Amino acid sequence: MTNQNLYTVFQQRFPADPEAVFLQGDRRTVKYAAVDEESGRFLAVLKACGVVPGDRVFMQVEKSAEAVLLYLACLRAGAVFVPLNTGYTGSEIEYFLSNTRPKVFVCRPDDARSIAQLAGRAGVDKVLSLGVDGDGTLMAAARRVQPDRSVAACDAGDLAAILYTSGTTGRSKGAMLTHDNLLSNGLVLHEYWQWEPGDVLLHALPIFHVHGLFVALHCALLNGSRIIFHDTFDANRVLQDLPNATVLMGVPTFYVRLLELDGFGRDASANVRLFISGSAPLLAETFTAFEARAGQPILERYGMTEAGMMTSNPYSGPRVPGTVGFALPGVAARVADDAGQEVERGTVGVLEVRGPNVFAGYWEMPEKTADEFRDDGFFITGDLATMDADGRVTIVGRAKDLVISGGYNVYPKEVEEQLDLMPGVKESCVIGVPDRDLGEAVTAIVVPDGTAEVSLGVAQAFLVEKLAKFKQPKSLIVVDELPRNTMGKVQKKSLREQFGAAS
Ligand code: MLC
Ligand code: AMP
Repeated sequence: MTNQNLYTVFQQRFPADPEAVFLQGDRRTVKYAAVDEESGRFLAVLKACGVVPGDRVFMQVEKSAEAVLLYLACLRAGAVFVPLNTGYTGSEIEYFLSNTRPKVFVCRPDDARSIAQLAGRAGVDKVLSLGVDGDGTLMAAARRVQPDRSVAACDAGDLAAILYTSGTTGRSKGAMLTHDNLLSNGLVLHEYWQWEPGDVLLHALPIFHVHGLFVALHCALLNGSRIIFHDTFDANRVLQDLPNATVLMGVPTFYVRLLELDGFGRDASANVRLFISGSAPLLAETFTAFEARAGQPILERYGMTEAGMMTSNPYSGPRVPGTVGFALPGVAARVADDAGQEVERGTVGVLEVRGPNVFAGYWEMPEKTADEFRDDGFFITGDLATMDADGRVTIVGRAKDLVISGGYNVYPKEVEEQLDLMPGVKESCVIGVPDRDLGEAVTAIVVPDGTAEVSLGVAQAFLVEKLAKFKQPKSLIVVDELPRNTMGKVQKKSLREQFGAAS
């Protein structure tokens, strides 16, 4: 049996040219020829910490070339990589630690002390740090060791990563992704989007979610491509580097912000053959304005942590605004009713998918996993969709109560649970209201109990230690009572209608 470790496939595709660049980062450049050695040093450190195949390795660090090399080292170790949004707070981290119990936690140097305390309480004693300037204990250790040249033998079904995704119940779930989930999806996208020799990817996404970590990095790695690697998204810097790139991947906010720049247009985009958008709905008006300015249409695709990329507009055929295209090769998609029966074409239902891209379940949550699968293996995405006679899919809404702010998912339940604990709050309700920049903005609607002052500032101060910044309300509305139906359920639809004017 050949080794099914994803890294071996990347390795086979490293360009032969010793000068070929892998990452052209903000502070340093990493050549493909150095990837084995540099990730091999991290691999040696991980092994010295006792990491064996199947062990979880947490990473909560700023974006850097080293962070990517650490991800590759985890693949090589056969370890399960668990990237954490840098915005997560101590109380969110505490839960992740107790849930997946990592062998090693790699954190920012400034967080080393607080993470060591949290980790210690969870029985995790190996905490290493990694800074953006080549600092931190992981880097120091890596400099002292000989690179390990091995790649752990893996089966296709072995876990490569766990990505946390919140849920409607308010508790995060760890989505388990196998080497084959990641490889099959990467290969399909590489072909579907017609990656070609000489392609250069402009990467400005975070690397702790599916979009920036897997879709963007894997396509480039499978192509042996150079990646212009920006630590953060800054529309002006992206504009500056566009003439050096051929592919840009972003959330809709990237495109909205590019359109705000006077210098953005055909000249700046002339070298780019593919602008890809996903993670949140791309407004038809953004699509149209972009095509008029850049002279080419954005390609919108649709995905999810649990299932990678599921549908895409075609590379060569028409890209229709407001639609997410067709099921990718190898992915079966259907729009179904509550019982999982396919509905008539053109009718709204919940999108369900099946294929090698679909995850292996939620970490140690068999019941939650079972809830989201049909008996015939289809995964229930929770997105409301229609499919036309040709199979083209349009996402029309969500069956799940979810807000997507700038491409980040926020589950209202999680925010409401915290707001309800705030002094002065009788009850709360969180909705997304349309926002020109972020797509949707988290909005809290609060009923006060009169015992303490309630305002946006007070709420943000109360939540600061509890919830990542992107989950916190951007506005807060005080009301006397929440609208309810006869069953007593809060009518979010009516609140969205009342307070949902675009900002
Ligand atoms: C940052 N903030 C946000 C936010 N991003 N608040 C709400 N929603 C967001 N998305 C906070 C910051 O901490 C900051 O707080 C304040 O809001 C203003 O920040 P900003 O300067 O406007 O934000 P910026 O740093 O420019 O980030 C915006 C962004 C970023 C859109 C560039 O959020 C981003 O990179 N999003 C991509 C998310 C992503 O990769 N999603 C893919 C998930 S995978 P303060 O007070 O500190 O200034 C997936 C599957 C799939 O969904 O299909 O791909
Ligand atoms: P996440 O759980 O962070 O991976 O987010 C996945 C969710 O993002 C999906 O279930 C959709 O609701 C949403 N999403 C991703 N891509 C698109 C898109 N192109 N259009 C509309 N919604 C999208």
